[in-house]
Amino acid sequence: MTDHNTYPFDIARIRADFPILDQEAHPGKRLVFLDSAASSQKPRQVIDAMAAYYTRDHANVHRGIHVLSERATDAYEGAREKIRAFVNARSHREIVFTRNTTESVNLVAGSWGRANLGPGDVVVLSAMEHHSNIVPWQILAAERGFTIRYIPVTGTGELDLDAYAGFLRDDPVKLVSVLHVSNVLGTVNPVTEMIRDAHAAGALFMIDGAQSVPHLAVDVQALDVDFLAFSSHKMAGPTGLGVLYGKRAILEAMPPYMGGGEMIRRVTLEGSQWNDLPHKFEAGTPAIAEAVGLGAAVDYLGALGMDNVLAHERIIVEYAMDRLAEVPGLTIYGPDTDRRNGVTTFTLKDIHAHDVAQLLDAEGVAIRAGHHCAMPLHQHLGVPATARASFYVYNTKADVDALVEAIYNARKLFRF
Ligand code: C6P
Repeated sequence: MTDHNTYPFDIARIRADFPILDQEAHPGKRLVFLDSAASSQKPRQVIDAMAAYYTRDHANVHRGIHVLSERATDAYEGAREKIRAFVNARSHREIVFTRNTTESVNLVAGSWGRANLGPGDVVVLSAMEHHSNIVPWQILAAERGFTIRYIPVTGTGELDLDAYAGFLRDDPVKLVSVLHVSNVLGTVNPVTEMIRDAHAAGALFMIDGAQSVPHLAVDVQALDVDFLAFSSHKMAGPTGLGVLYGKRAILEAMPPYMGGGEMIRRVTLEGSQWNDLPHKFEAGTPAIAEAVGLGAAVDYLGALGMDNVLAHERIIVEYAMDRLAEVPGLTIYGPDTDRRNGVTTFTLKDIHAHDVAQLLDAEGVAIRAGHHCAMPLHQHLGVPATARASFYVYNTKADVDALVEAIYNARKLFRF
């Protein structure tokens, strides 16, 4: 590779941190991993932190008074503090551990939504949402009788902000919940302005940060956002852990989402009292080692600097957009390079995206194909499926070159 110096950090060193990248996908075919939007790879710092925790410190948290339980509790709560600092929350009480982004959205719907939404109320989502920010609201709307409005997607793959302004002006909107960065189009939505306008109309605002928190600095205080949902496994951390940030006063007023151990202060046969935040929302034994792993991931990303992470991905995405634009018969979806991040999604003539992905896999290039859990968006795009290359800190221009070469080989096979 000759392009190391064009990156904001030492890419060879970064790649060496991710042992999984150093392998052949098939004999003679270097693994080119371009599926980080589905789940990113993990650096050895994360793997080692989890192994060290299990090797020396594991016990259940908040329960025992023995040495291991104290160490495990310190490790678990220490990780929460790191994540608080990473998104700049005011207090550790505002950071609730869940299983993933999906569970974080379900928590807000099942707790805040069930307590606050009813007939006549409106929740605003968008037509580019992942299913995990559509289905929980549809289930609740059927139960509670409120209305969902969807901000349409424009021809350039962006949100129709005039329609959004119309909803806020004309409808009794109680909550807006929108993704920050699209997992299909890469669109970076203007959440700062959208939050300001929602608040002016008296609505709360939730960000689905599954594709933004791993890739760019997200500051909940600067944004003044009410809820933020994200997943550990997309930001170099382990699977099985998600985060819900919520403003303290809002979380305090919300009823529990799940009942059980740890979320109570006192239980009698007649009734129960809830524990303090954030434990009120963390029923049962939590994902302790996973929290330790996410703490290590946040340390890793913090050391790189989120501005550098973003700068790196911009270089890769820009290069990918330029190189893919050269390929005859290839259609790229989503806005121009300066308004997107993280992913490049395309179709190749009328070849099904799954066939494209299979041919690329034979060349060692791992991409994702399908509807990417965004079926309404694909209906809008007029295609049943797309192929998606997604990027992270360890990807290089050489990875993009491998992708483009593999696509050219696929074209030859289909003779066009
Ligand atoms: N998108 C993708 O390949 P979970 O599965 O709960 O960790 O994340 C759900 C989710 C929510 N919002 C957005 C914008 C997402 O991209 C995702 C996950 C993956 O695009 C898996 S479908």
